Amino acid sequence: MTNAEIARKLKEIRTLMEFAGEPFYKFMAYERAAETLENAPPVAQLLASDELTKLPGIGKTIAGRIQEIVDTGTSAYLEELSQKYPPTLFEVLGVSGIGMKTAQALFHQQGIASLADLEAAVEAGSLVGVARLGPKSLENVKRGILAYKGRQRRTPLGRALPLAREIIAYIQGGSPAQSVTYAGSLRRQEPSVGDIDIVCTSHQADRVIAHFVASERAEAVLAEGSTKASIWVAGGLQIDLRVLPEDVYGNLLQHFTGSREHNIQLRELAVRRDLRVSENGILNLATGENATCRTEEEVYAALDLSYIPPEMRLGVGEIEAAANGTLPVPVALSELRGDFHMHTTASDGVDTLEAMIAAAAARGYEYHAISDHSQGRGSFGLTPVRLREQHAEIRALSGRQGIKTLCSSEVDIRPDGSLDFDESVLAELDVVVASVHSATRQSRDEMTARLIRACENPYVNVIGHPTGRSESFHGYEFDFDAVFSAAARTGTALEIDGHPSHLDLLGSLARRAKQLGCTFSLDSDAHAAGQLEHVSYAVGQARRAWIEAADVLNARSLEGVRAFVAAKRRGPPGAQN
Ligand code: DGT
Ligand code: CA
Ligand code: CA
Repeated sequence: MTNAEIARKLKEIRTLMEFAGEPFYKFMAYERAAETLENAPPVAQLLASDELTKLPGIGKTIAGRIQEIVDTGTSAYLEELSQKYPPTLFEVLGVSGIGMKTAQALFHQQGIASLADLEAAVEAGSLVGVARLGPKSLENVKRGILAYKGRQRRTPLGRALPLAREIIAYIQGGSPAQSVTYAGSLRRQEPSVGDIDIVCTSHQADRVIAHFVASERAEAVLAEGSTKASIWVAGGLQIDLRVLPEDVYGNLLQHFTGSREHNIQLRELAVRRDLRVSENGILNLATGENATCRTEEEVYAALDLSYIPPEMRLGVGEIEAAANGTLPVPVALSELRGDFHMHTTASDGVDTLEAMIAAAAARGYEYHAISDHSQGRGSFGLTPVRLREQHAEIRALSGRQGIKTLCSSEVDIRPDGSLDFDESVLAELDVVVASVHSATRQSRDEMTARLIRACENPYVNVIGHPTGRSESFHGYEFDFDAVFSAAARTGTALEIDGHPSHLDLLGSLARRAKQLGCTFSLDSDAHAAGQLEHVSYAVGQARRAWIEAADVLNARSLEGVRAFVAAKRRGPPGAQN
């Protein structure tokens, strides 16, 4: 068990003790002990060296409970409290607008012990008067319930990011804000976020906060303090804002970017050097001196670590790598020289070939591929005849705007793993993306064999959106390791599709593919000129997976891409005999 997990149990005890009416000094002892543990060396180590009770705030009783939690996963005392007070009480206590006293009154007078109970009572109008709840505080409770449920539901990255940018522009436009940026899971490019965290520096926090909560976007103001505020926007998303002075900007941004796991590990490393890391600076516990950092680079440097990009802050080994200088430099958007996956009005895109070429050129790409759907997609798929007509148009336009347009296709992988075009048609293409769109619920064995057969096809260069995941579908069932290994062995790139409704491969799977030696193609899958920028989401997932430019096909020169394609068509040396 980690210190954080044990600390969480202690905090549960603390809350239930307060709920049970235990005296302040008793339950606060648990809170202090939990905080101490969060900043202490691993508990197992402390127990082994008999040093647990030497920590501040950890006496005999609490040390005993910690030992018990380590041994059994829980504590008899916590179990006893949980018998009286169900775990769903934490839902009620998590609703802003309901304090401890109110929760106690609701529980004892009306038997309200869960969010569902609370909602039902609000609906029934039976709360007025209970625990002195007036109409105004009842409104607060209603908003608190909304916010609580919003936190349970996550918002896709592709919806949260544009909203965060809009709010940041609004803050910058109308208040004395200095640096303003988004932090939290959004900055780490998590595929979905629980809420949006914005950090800001200013010497006039009150004015920034007043402007923030006055936003037209704010359906409700959930909290408004002197350095922080939270609003609730339509569609069920909370936005948290923190405002601090410029000199702690690095500390602030680092702290609120998380992840929690990363920060906990960072604090554990710091404690071993007698330092305490927080949003307010780096405190030297020996001298009492607090060092503030204007940049995140300074924060990491103060801990003798190389800079860790936000997308890699997951607590999965990045701190060790940064300490011993082996953290890879993840691929950056600016390193991409092209995009292999985009559609035009010839299939299901909304912009013409000319418009897509112009948009790709405007991004500064060296090349891009037009990959409209193949005939198997029905009415909007291209037949070989229409595909060849498109080639003629592409050849006439390619190079005119300083960008090379490649002939491609997003060819359907049929249920048996064969492709939707004959080899004679495929051989005319510069590069081939192959994707599964039909029979997506095949058995695991069938889908594995299907994808491996596609990788083994000498004309397939990129497997499009490899797992088929979307906001509404968990993706195809197949043996990831078997397919990723086949892709690596055959010289077939795996796509990281940046279309916000796809985001496929996700960072965790892409990391596995990278470990198995795969090459990647980071694409927009744009269906409109304005969607080419979606490639940035693909880059985000690639960075989460520690993927470097050398692993990315479209970070190579056009010659490099042609060599990749030619090598596969030629086959392994000796294969022709
Ligand atoms: P989310 O919102 O669920 O998608 O995930 P995050 O990571 O954005 O979490 P959030 O919004 O609760 O907090 C933002 C960051 O602030 C989090 O990644 C780390 C930091 N943070 C907030 N509260 C705590 C805390 O109690 N302990 C630690 N270590 N860090 C915290
Ligand atoms: Ca967040
Ligand atoms: Ca937050």
